[in-house]
Amino acid sequence: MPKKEYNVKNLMRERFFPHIWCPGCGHGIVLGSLLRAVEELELDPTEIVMTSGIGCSARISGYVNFHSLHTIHGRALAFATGVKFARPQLNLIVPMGDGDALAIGGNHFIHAARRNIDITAIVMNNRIYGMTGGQFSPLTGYDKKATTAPYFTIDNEFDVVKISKAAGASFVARTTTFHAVESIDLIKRAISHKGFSVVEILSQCPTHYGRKNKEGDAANMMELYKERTVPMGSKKLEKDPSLIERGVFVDNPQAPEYCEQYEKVIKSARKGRA
Ligand SMILES: Cc1ncc(C[n+]2csc(CCOP(=O)(O)OP(=O)(O)O)c2C)c(N)n1
Ligand code: SF4
Repeated sequence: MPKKEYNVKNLMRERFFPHIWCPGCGHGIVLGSLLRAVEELELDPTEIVMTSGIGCSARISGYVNFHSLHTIHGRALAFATGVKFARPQLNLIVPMGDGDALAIGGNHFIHAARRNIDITAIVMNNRIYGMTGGQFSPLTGYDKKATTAPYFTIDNEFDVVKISKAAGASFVARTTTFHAVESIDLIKRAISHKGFSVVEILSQCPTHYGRKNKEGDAANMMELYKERTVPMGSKKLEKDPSLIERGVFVDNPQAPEYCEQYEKVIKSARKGRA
């Protein structure tokens, strides 16, 4: 890939810096990939609305020079749905932590996917509640440690890709912070896609998940993303099915988009009245 000079400072809200993230947190890498994606797409920042809930991940909405709404935990997609419905021409981008998206926000997540509303959801999956001190989330998985599971967890995890696909998202992808260039490409594709798009980005929390689960520092955790993930359909999966696949799992541009469908309802209602 040719080296590209970026000018993402224009897309950042510098008055909100320094950021709150711990050294080595993966969320800053996600922010970097997101801004580069927006720059490459040459989007007008005044036509982007970012809604976010609460969490270390959700703080991202403060650092972008777009319209932004920092709302309540788990409700970012509900706010985004309202904005998109009122102004369908705007680009809605919703960064969420795994707790925000799939614990408290799980119901909003599956229904936004079911409606196939044109919103880009970025699930920053660090498998833990980072902001509140390392409680386990629905993405932590079985036999892991957390502040609320000092011995081990007994809950099974959701697979973000499978749940998104089953609920009806029309674009679904997964990558990691180690694969920052791949992340730019997937975010670009997700934003360009008309319909509900999900990009899961595995994003390290060295402070809580890494420390409790003995995964080492941030650099080690990113090495693990390199070692433990493979491109979709890799032959390595035959030998080791525990490897995590990266790539685009669903890309269905034909799926009817919710706001467009609603426009049809409005037209029918107007005709009925005439
Ligand atoms: C209604 C409500 N319940 C709980 C909380 C407390 N809370 C704030 S952030 C958070 C979870 C954060 O985890 P996640 O969404 O995975 O993001 P991360 O901080 O790991 O990036 C919780 C439980 C809250 N702010 N509001
Ligand atoms: S607690 Fe974890 S998720 Fe939150 S800023 Fe620190 S490293 Fe990142």
